Amino acid sequence: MLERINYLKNELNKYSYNYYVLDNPLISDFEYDKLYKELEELEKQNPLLITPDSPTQRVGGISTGFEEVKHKYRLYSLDNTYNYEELKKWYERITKEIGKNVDLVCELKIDGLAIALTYNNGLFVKGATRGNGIIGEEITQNLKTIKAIPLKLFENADLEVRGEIYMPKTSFEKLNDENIRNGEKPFANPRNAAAGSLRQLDSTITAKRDLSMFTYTPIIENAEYVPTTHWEGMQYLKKLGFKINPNIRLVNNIDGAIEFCKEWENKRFELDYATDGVVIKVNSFAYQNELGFTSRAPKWATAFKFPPEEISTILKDIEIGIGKTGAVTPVAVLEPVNLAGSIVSRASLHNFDEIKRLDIRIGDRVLIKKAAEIIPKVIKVCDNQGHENLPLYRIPEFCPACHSKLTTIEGEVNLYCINPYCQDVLKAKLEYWVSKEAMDIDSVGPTIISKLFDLGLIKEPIDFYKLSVEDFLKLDLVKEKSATNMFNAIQQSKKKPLSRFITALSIRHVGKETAEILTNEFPSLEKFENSSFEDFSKIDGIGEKIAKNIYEFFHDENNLKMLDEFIKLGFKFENNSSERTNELAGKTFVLTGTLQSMTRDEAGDKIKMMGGKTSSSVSKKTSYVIAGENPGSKLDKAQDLGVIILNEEEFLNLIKK
Ligand code: 1X8
Repeated sequence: MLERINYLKNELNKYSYNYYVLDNPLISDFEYDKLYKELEELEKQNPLLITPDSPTQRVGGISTGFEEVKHKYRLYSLDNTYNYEELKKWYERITKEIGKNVDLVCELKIDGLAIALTYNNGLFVKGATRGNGIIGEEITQNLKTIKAIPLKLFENADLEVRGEIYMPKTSFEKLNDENIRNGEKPFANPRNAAAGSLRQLDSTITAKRDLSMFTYTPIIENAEYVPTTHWEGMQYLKKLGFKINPNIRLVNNIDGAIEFCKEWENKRFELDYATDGVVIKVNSFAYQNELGFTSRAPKWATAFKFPPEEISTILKDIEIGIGKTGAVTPVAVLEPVNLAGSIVSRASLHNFDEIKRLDIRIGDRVLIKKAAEIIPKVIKVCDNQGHENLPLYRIPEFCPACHSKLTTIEGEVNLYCINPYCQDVLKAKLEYWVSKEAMDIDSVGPTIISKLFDLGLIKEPIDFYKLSVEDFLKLDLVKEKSATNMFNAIQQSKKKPLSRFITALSIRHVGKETAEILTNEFPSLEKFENSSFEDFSKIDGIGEKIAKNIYEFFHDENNLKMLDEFIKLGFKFENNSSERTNELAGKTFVLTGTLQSMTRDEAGDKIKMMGGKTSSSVSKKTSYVIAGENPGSKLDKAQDLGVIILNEEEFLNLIKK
């Protein structure tokens, strides 16, 4: 019995590997299904013999939510380059730092969703979304349904890999056809379809979607073989059973990389998956370590972005949108066109000055452009006959919602509606409060907000927390269950981290990232309230304009009353991670050279977990430079500026305290 089960598992895994990873089917679906059913039946009779790598474990089930997980290794972004000049400059910087020419690996940049997978002893144990690169969401169950992800490797290695989940273009079109037939909304592009499929609480739905994965980053912790270059690492991943993109090339200088980019700029449209550029990496791991990271991206890699796609269409109208800060912005309403794989019917027009400068008029044929993931923009008017006969666009003088006079604010390009009671501004603030970026209360959407607002039940965010279940039941079509859900979701949000709360306040120019920088330095509301303009402006990454806005916000009597009320309503501001401390708050570290006990990255994470910050360059604001073996020019600079220099032992002592 056990023998037969093992035989079936091995056979099925072999067929599935050949089909999904090697793209080389060995048997028919019918034969596969027959073996699969036999295994399923045997396992049903002997549930104790089910192992996590059995193909039957790919079906999943229903979960109640995704847990946040801290990544063991941070998932960095990539710096972008947009032309060959920039690529050459990037390579010059690297060769200057290393002292000689270095080999590069070129790979296609897949337009999907980055994820991290953990394998212990050759078994897939955990998978998570990228999230913000530091914290992601655990989606192991859903990832297990993707056949290109091996449940068990060909060797018993401990490792982490990164890769990109994508949906083939043909599967995306099929799925959309089906959605349209069923009266459901189609996905805008394959990336959104992949994201939507991956974020399913019911993983049996994920299992039905055709998702795949290209693996591109090997982090080997413990294995029979230790690669010393990225190229070797990729070959090893292939050997372990991962699917890697076949379009990968080792070149020995930047000209070779440029050739690869030129080749794929056009050939990429022949592929059945979306790509948006080429990733170029320094091959040698030793050189990668030497080059290190900036605060957001490796210095040893860059993403060459393919030129954005452009298309022309007719500008049918210019609508006016009102944002959470009262900013009034023009939005182009377009004759729908297909741009880079998605239908576009609205586009950004930046601001009114831009409309005037480009002399854009309603009825014009305009050129629109889309860089990946960014809202398309109108770039210019095409040379079209009849332009001169169209009426000039008139910049609005009054708010379309409340009809109060629009004003300009010094130093800002936008026009603003400064009426504090303007319905559209209030609604935009409320919508932002629940948004993914802010408090992330996803059961309460714009329609509900609009209804609650119109019934006079909410005017400002604090009102959310005064609503009862009965209040929600006053809305038509809302039943007991969803009313309770919304009520609970709002109550739960009182425990969100302070950075989300600060983001949600809609302070001008204080978005998610700024809020995170701020709460690192000022981990409580009292700290915000007791800090001076200088305290804010001396933080790296906080300019004078932002510092002024924050200072003014936290020293406005009405705002202070409101913050007090939030606390009285039970706001707690739990930190994302219980491990986070603040011993190193206010300290900026620069790391140089190789450490023995950890990588620079891990040291950086440790510093951040203790409330400190890291920077890639030494300045007067640097508190400490940590110098490992073979430190670079940063050590000289630290000596010049008189910055405190710590060796590894001293650093370890500091973080032990
Ligand atoms: C992102 C991506 C990388 C690769 C391919 N596609 C991506 N979207 C690759 O390395 N081949 S690397 C990467 C990142 O480091 N953020």
